[in-house]
Amino acid sequence: NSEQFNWDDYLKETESVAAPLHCFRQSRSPPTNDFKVGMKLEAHDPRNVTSVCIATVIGITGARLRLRLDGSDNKNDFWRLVDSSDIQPIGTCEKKGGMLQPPLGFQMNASSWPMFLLRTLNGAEMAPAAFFKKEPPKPVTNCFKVGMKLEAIDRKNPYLICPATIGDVKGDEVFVTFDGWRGAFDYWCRCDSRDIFPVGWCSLTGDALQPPGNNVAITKSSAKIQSSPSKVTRRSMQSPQKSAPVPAQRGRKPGRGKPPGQSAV
Ligand code: MLZ
Repeated sequence: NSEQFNWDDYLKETESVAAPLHCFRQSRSPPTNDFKVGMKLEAHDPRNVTSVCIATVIGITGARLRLRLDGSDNKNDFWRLVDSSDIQPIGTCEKKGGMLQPPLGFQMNASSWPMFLLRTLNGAEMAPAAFFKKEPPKPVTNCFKVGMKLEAIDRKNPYLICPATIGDVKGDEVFVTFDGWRGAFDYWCRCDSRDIFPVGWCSLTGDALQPPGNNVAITKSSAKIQSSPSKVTRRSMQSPQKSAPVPAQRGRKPGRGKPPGQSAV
C-alpha cells in the first residue's frame, strides 16, 4: 500500500513527542527472533500464571511468538516477546523442581495428562536455549508524560501493535489510549509493561504497525487538527477508509447511526 503510516509526519501533524526509550521495559534494539514455527518451549499459562505448560510456536511476528499451549484449543493463542520472562526452554521447570501442568481448559481427561505430556514431547523440536533472550531491566521511574506517543499492543486484538498516546499517569501506571479509536481499546498498565513500545519499534522488528483509526476523539488536540484543512487531508489519507472525511465522523462510526428521520429516544 502506498499510503504508509509515517511517525515523523504524524508527530508533526499532532504536534506531539515520542516517549523516550528509557521509559520502556524494552531492549534498545529489538531482540532477534530465531524461533521457527513448530518449536516447543515452556510458557506460563496466561489464564493461570502459576502453571508452567508446554507451548508450541504457531507463528512468528517481529520480536514476538504466537503461542498455543499443548492440550489447549485454538481459541486462546497468546503472543510473547522472545525476551519475555514468561517463556523458557523445555527442561527449565523440572530443573527448578517444578512440574509441568496441563493448561487451563485441558481438552482431555485430567488423568490422561502424564501420557499426553510424554507424547507431546516425544520427538518434538525443542527451541534451543540460545533463542531465549534476557528480559530487559525495569525502568527506574515512571517517566511517561501525558501526550507522549508510543506503539502499544491492542489487548483486544493482541496480534496488533498500534499508535497510541499516554492519556494519564498515576504512580507506576499509565493510561494507554489508541489514536483514532475513541476509547474503545484503551487500558491502564504498569509503566514497565512488555505491551508498550517506543515509536519506531515495529519498523525495527518488521511488524506491521496499524494506522490510527478513523474516529476522532473530542479533545483539544483534535479540535486543533480540525481547524486546519491541510492537516485533515493529510491525516485522512493515512486512515484505512480514505474517502471518509475525519471531521464528519465526530462521535459516531460511519454507517452505524440511526436512519435519518427517526428521532432519538
Ligand atoms: N477490526 C477491529 C480492529 C480494531 C483495532 C483497533 N486497535 C486499536 C475493529 O474495527 O473493531
